[in-house]
Amino acid sequence: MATAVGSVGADAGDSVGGGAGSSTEYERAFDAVVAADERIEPRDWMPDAYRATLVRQIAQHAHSEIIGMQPEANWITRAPSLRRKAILMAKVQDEAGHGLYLYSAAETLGTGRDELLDKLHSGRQKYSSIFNYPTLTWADVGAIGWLVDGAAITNQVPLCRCSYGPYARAMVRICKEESFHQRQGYELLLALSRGTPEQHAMAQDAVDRWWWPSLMMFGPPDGESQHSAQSMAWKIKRHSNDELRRRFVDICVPQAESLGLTLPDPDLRWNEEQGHHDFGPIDWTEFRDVLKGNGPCNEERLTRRRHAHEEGAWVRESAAAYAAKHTTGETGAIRP
Ligand code: BYC
Repeated sequence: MATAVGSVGADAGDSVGGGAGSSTEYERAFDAVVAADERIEPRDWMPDAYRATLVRQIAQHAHSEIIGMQPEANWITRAPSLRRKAILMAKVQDEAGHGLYLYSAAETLGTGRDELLDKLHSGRQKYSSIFNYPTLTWADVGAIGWLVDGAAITNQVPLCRCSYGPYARAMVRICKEESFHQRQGYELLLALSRGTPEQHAMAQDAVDRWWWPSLMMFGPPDGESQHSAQSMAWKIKRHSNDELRRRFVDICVPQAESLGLTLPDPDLRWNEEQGHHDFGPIDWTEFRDVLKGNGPCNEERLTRRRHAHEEGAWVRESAAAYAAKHTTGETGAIRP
């Protein structure tokens, strides 16, 4: 949409079409693109606050993907069969790929990966609350796939229609992969649920522990969501936190029945009038505590991430040296 909205390189006082004008014209052009449900592209003019909101959300999303590798990777060496191990490795690698797409999307907004990682490592940017809970048994891998990836899909499918082009396009691919992740979690839990009484109990215990934190993934209730109204006006978000949470609950109830597992909420029941399920109160004190850094695994996750970053320094340096050789014409190829 660069031609419609003006380019990033233009001075704020330049007009959209090149004649005399003001930044208001840029704003009008931006608003028109958003109203027409078209996409804003990296070279288009955009309000500073729109750019900052996108960087905040995309960075948090990218950080969640790479931190999210940890709880699952914890089980790769202990997967109960070669098949399960291969599936889990593929899934964890997918999460790394999602991180890459998302850091690249943030780069199109002028914010580099180094800066974002620095903010993650110093605690200045967040990642999803859900990854501050431990994976205690093999069934947790199934519960993460079914519930955490299920919540992620519910939240992320509407993001495929986000007004910012690079983020929307990254989400299309991510959602396809998340669907596979969700299915593998469901299938894993089904196998356990239909297994021995001990396996069934293990699956139920995992669902009991992951259910409520999964509902928290959608963010605070609408009345306390500071960014939702503006993000929805800009069509970054298409639905409110509570709308998506309710949609997720509606999806999960029949799936839990098919799995032969119970959702740990005595207040969960169909509301005929609303056409949705009612559910019990969420412990928002726990949510706020986890966000403040006091969840069961906050410290462990960040420490591990910082170590991984330090241990990977030589890879980044080698890649940079190789790229520099390429730009000077040296390929670095080994000749006989
Ligand atoms: N955890 O005004 P609100 C995945 C923060 S990856 C932590 O409603 P917004 C997966 C929020 O950032 C899952 N923080 O915010 C990966 C804000 O604080 P700041 C990640 C949360 O942005 C690997 C404050 O609370 N998915 O699924 O309008 C393996 C107020 O909230 C959380 C995404 O990132 C939370 N749960 O809405 C498997 C999706 N909730 O920034 C799976 C993209 C809220 O002002 N993100 N906060 O300091 C979004 O859709 C939105 O950012 C949210 C929050 C719905 C999460």
